[in-house]
Amino acid sequence: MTTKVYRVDGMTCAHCVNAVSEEIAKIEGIDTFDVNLDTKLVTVAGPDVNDEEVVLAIDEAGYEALIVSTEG
Ligand SMILES: [Cu+2]
Repeated sequence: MTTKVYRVDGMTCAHCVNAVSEEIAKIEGIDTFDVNLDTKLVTVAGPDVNDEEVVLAIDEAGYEALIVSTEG
């Protein structure tokens, strides 16, 4: 199980959170995720989290993601 945290600037409302969430939900290998509007942090966890896929998904939603930390 890997947990990764990304910083996503530019999310300002629930719409942004939904857009990011929808794209992340499409990625395989992620069991759970959280998109936090207050901290601008996106946390994803799963057996096989691919950085590139997560960054691309967030880019697809219209935002830039920077990896903050990786655990596991
Ligand atoms: Cu918004």
